[in-house]
Amino acid sequence: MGNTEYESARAAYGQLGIDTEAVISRLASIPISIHCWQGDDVGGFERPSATLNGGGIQVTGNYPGKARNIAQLRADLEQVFALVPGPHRLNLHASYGEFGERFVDRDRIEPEHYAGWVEWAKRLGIGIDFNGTFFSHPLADSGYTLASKDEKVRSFWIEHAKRCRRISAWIGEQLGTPCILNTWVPDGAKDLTVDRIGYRRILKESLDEIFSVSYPAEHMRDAIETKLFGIGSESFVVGSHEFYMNYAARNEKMLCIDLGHFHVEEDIADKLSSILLFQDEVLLHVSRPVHWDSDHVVLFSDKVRSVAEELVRSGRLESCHIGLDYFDGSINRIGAWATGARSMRKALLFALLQPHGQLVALEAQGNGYAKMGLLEALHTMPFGAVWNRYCERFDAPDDLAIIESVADYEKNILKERA
Ligand code: RNT
Ligand code: ZN
Repeated sequence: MGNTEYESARAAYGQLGIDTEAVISRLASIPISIHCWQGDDVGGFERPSATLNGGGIQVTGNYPGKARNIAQLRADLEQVFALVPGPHRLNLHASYGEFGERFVDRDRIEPEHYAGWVEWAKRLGIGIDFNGTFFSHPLADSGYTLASKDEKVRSFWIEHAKRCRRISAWIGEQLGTPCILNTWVPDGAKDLTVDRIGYRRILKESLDEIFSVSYPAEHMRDAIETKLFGIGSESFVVGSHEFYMNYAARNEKMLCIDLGHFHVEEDIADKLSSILLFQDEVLLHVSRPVHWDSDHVVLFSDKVRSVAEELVRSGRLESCHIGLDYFDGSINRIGAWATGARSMRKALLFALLQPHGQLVALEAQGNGYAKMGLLEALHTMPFGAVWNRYCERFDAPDDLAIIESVADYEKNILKERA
């Protein structure tokens, strides 16, 4: 990119009192946790050619080149990291452990199964976040896990959750950065449920038991993910938004807000200030909802921008954890992966390049028109030139060059996997 393009953008933002260099440096200090599961359609590596099965989430598409083993997934992740201007973390699901030849069930997982990921992360200088895997398993087929009325099923998943916490603490200690453990369970029902309070009581009791052990916050922190409905849980989701909001507030747990887990018309960005007034941190699962919890690739869309703006405007950007959660198997997975992560970064950059103090002052003065005018003017500012400069800082391609990089990787690496 021409230097003059950036210099004139810098001057234009400078006139609004925005220092683009400071903004670029700030963005360069915010990590985004990149999910491992876009690379293989949420299959995991517990068995050869494992596939996502149940749990109210679905991946569509059969584009060639999906990662079939951990080595391929790591190679793909490294490619994504190169295409996304960082810094990165890895968001790992329990089902992506290195289990060797022998099948290791979810209630038997140990830190050693994740030692390879920790070594890899050390080599790349990144942190790891973790997730229990409460789906794609025969003991989740009834639709209930931690809220199951079957004691055998319930205790199996409690054991899984406890082990995930221990593993997370170990990972965080190894890497010297807290591992954020997200717990999401698919529990719910497709149709009429009469004992809603019964299932919710069981989930509450399971969580109490799981969280009865405490770990140092510098090693691991717990997040719990709310949801409205899923495929097969259209009428009842045990871990609803209200359930977890109350549970998190009472028990000092972090909420995980997934952009795809609400009605499409709901304003997710608006929720953040209410949560952040009562909680120190929040975990985001950034996704792009299309009609239902569709887990579409994140784009530089209004909703994503609004969420980024709330993180910045609340003054809490640095204490929030940004994770990604989308999976699309219908297009080149590397391109999808990188585009989603870049779009989240782009939204943060857009949010940081705003004269926040001036906007707040205009609003307080009751000058609604000037506030609106200024916000509107930001849309045609030379934002792209600052984004390109940010990409350059990480040696990442710009928005056009990435298309070719993705095509090259497909031709040279992914095609071989057919
Ligand atoms: C499902 C949740 C959950 C999963 C991942 C794979 O609705 O969003 O976060 O998408 O754990
Ligand atoms: Zn999610």
